[in-house]
Amino acid sequence: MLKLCGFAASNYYNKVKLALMEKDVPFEEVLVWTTKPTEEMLARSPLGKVPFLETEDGPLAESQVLVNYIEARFPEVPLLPRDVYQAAKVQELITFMELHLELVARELYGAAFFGGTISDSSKERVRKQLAKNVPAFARLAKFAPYIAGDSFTMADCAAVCHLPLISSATKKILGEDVLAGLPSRDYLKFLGERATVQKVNADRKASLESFTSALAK
Ligand SMILES: N[C@@H](CCC(=O)N[C@@H](CS)C(=O)NCC(=O)O)C(=O)O
Repeated sequence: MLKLCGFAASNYYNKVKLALMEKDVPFEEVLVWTTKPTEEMLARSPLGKVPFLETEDGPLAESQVLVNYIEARFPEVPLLPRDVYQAAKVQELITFMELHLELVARELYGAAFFGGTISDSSKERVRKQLAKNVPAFARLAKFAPYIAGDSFTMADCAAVCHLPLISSATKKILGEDVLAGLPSRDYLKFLGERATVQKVNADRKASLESFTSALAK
């Protein structure tokens, strides 16, 4: 059975978990913290990041690699359109969300969620990058009603895990939710009606407390 390794407070872990649940693929969750990566962990996830996946053939790291592997191996419930171009558009949207929004906003997370600090110059750099990247993302995101159009895709697995963090971190640290001009609140409410999303969110909340205390160690 596939083993999903990481912790449920991680948005990247939750993206993969949601994809597995939506596809009804059996899997086991293995709790792995990232605070002190062991040699054994680095052998499975070279940067000591989560999630990583243990398969019958060996380990895999990087969440989108995991999702694409799961999609190829379990095609019965598809999370990509059949049309090759439309499938690439979904991947494009995920890349925009992760590389140009989440990874940029991530610099704020320490100060926003874990009592860290951030310099004014870093804040300004993040603000400037997001001012450019959010409108670019808005050109691609459909919210109609799903993020990539009329059906649920792996881009929704990413969006439902990343967008709330981006909104909340930017609101706390930059004083404005950079996604406020997009219909992301209604979208998240709509996706929150899914049992899979409810389960991921409930597990995330439960995990957050242990995550914060693990960080303090
Ligand atoms: N690009 C990676 C990002 C994963 C990532 O940043 N995971 C965070 C938790 S949300 C992590 O492991 N952080 C610990 C670290 O960077 O040492 C992926 O898609 O899997």
